[in-house]
Amino acid sequence: MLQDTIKQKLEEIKILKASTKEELEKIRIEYLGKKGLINDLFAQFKELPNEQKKDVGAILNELKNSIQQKIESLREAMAQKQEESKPKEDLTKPADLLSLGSIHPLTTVRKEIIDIFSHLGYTVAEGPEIEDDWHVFSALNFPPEHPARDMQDTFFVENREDQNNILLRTHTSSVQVRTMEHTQPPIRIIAPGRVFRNEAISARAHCIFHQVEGLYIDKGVSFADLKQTLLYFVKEMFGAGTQIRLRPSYFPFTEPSAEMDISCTICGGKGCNICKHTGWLEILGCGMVDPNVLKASGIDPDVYSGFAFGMGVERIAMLKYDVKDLRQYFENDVRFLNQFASTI
Ligand code: 2NL
Repeated sequence: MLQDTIKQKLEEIKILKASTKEELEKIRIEYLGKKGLINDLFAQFKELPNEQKKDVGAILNELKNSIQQKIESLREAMAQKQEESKPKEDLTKPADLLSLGSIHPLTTVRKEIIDIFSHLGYTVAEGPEIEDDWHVFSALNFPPEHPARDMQDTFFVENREDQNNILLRTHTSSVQVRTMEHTQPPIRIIAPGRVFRNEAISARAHCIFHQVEGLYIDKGVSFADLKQTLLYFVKEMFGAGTQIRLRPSYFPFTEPSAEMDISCTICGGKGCNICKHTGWLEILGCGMVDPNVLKASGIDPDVYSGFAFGMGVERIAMLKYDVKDLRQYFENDVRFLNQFASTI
């Protein structure tokens, strides 16, 4: 009898077991598949006389629901078992290293220079990168035919009829000229910033680079003050054992002028490849501010005197970090930048 078969199946499915997906699928097909038991029973059910249909229909539906629930619970049990058998997270494992971004070496060196001079009472001055001829050349005692004013060396933005052409600053002295124009001494400033020169790019030259210039003007400022200030700077920057030497030089804006060398940071003065066996490395230019420069900016050279200096940030960073090619500062190659990065 159909009813007995259904009751027997209801008991049978209670003890169904499946340990793999394949076994479970086999069960599903056996009971719920197109040619499976449920469809077969429904076909037999259709043939029953009407008076039996009510009772048999009820238990047949019960069987169908039960088998669906059974398969679902077997599936859940299997998923849970699989989850439990996964290897547990090792809670004693050290955390992954977190890599931090890096400070660009030029930024680090500029900050170090600023910090050292701020201990001597210097403040930072800033000004425009697009300048006029007056603040870059004329006020700094450059004669009208000086080669630096040439198209070859300077990027011009606009030619003016009054000769006060608009150009990209070739040094940050223009910032100091602007300070002298609106401030009476004592003046003690440093001017860090980007400068531009029309040069072919190579390992040693770039058309954009960074400078820090310094200016100190007061009554009675002497060359001895310049020398001691720069000696202090060098000892802070490169170590207490570093020595300096000054060689006479020429700049239109200083008189007398000098170039300063430090004892080689690599060999300590014995002679090596870096210092080309001289024991010395050139790091900056300096001098006493030319009286014409003071006068041009409205400072009386009979009352005041001062010194100034200028250095290239790229050059100092090259010596500090042993960078061999200037172009590496601007290419943003992560292999270069990662050398300055840290992890926590
Ligand atoms: C160098 C040389 C130098 C100055 C910059 C300066 C500024 C004013 C007046 C006088 Cl407002 N001088 N600056 C002086 C001497 C040298 O730079 O080789 N720089 C990379």
